[in-house]
Amino acid sequence: MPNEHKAGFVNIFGAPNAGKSTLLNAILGEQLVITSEKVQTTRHRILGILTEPEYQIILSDTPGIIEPKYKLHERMMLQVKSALEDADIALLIHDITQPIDEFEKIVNGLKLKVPAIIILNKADLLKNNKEVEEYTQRYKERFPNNEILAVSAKDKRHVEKIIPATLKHLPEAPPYYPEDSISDRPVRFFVSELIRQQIYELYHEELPYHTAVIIQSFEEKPTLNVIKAEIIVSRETQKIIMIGKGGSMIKQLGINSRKAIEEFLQAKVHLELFVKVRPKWRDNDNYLKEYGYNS
Ligand SMILES: Nc1nc2c(ncn2[C@@H]2O[C@H](COP(=O)(O)OP(=O)(O)OP(=O)(O)O)[C@@H](O)[C@H]2O)c(=O)[nH]1
Ligand SMILES: [Mg+2]
Repeated sequence: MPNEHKAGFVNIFGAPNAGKSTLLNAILGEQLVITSEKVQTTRHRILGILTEPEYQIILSDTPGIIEPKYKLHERMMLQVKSALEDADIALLIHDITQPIDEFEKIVNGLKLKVPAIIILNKADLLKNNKEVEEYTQRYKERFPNNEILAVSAKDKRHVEKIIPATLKHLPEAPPYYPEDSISDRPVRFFVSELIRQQIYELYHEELPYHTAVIIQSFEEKPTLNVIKAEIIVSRETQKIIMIGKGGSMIKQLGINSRKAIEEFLQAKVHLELFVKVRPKWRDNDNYLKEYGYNS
């Protein structure tokens, strides 16, 4: 390996809904992690690995930074903490339409010790380039030591500027992961996330926040993948809503999820969903552990 090869951890931080997961997908050029209009979609730290002959950038998506209300939230913030500990570079992402003071508060709270690039996302929501320039200027005055890029992760506009900006700070190192690795998470994890994404899209208000999805079994047959998944909710009433009249909602969820999983796996899928009530699971150490919220 020539010694000029660069490799390192480039971890994404920001408020809920800033577009962290959309940005990770845009940089990777594929739909790896789930996104939604709702806040608190991402609950884990998830790696997305970009390998080129000259470098390996290991991106981390992280949960949006919040004040924890449940043990689940505490676990989510531990995922952020772990990403803070091993970051070589931080991508600090902010929704450009949101107040600069809120962003500054988050940045100060992180107490970063590594180079950080500020990504002003959702630039497409501003009126024109002039406005984007004006907003960017304000951040440059407030954060004079950071490179600042205005992008649209959704439209993939100016996202291509992020890699060259990170390469300036990336340490010389051999690759950490084999060149064909895309993530640190197994297929099962992404399958459960795709079901969770469909829950976020189909159900309203609080319900998605009370759900966890566990893959019970995943059988790969020559022509078909047979997947059984459990959806955990906190209350009996939520189970009733989840299932819907005559099973109509859970049926729709099954159809939507199957399509998303088939697209992801590029293979036919038979999906079975079961709903289980686990009271207060979001505050229960054993359930959290069982559902993969370990640390
Ligand atoms: N208009 C616009 N919307 C965007 C852009 N990037 C992301 N979004 C939208 O913002 C919402 C949140 O995006 P996510 O990527 O899920 O945000 P996140 O920061 O990962 O959110 P959490 O995981 O909840 O912390 C989604 O509806 C995205 O489609 C953008 O550049 N422009
Ligand atoms: Mg996210």
